[in-house]
Amino acid sequence: MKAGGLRAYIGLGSNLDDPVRQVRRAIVELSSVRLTELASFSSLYRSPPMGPSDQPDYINAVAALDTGLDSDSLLAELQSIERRHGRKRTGKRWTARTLDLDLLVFGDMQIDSRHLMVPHPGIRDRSFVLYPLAEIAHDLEIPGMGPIDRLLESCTSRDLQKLPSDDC
Ligand code: A4P
Ligand code: MG
Repeated sequence: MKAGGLRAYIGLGSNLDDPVRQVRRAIVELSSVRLTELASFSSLYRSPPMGPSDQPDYINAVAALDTGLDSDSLLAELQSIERRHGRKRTGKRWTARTLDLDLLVFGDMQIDSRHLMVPHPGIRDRSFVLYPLAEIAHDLEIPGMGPIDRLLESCTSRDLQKLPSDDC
């Protein structure tokens, strides 16, 4: 880990314009973020959309970063990668997107500002976040939420399909 760095977990999601490619490309781009190292990343997972059902299935993954950036600077880097993927913000919640990067966990910090909530409040209800996160951080304690294996107990993986590694 870089000096003074923190471990951050990033949730990746895409359901437009070749989602597997979007997510794979984004993982490579995360490894080039300044003052940051890509520590690991999960398999890719397919799931039906949470929210409006008239949109394609999603591909999701989680990446672990070791970063010397502060949380606002890391969020700005994530949003710049989203823009490079042609992400358009419709203003509507939970609609189709080329790439969504969520800052899930940032060290042991709990942040609740106008533009950033960490840990991401959706973590505990979302199989497409919890299962890939547990794959790379099975003993993670999520600040304010508890151990990840306890969260998994109340989150079914019924609709979640892990892609074989040659599809990833
Ligand atoms: N923001 C606050 N906290 C954070 C954080 N921890 N990480 C703010 C990232 N951003 C954070 O985000 C809106 C604002 O949230 C940002 O400007 C930032 O300041 P956005 O990406 O523009 O909006 P959004 O992603 O459309 O909204 P929302 O409600 O965050 O959607 P989610 O929660 O990201 O869900 N179904 C499946 N199967 N898989 C998916 O990945 N994703 C979504 C989007 C819907 N359905 C899905 C999936
Ligand atoms: Mg988002």
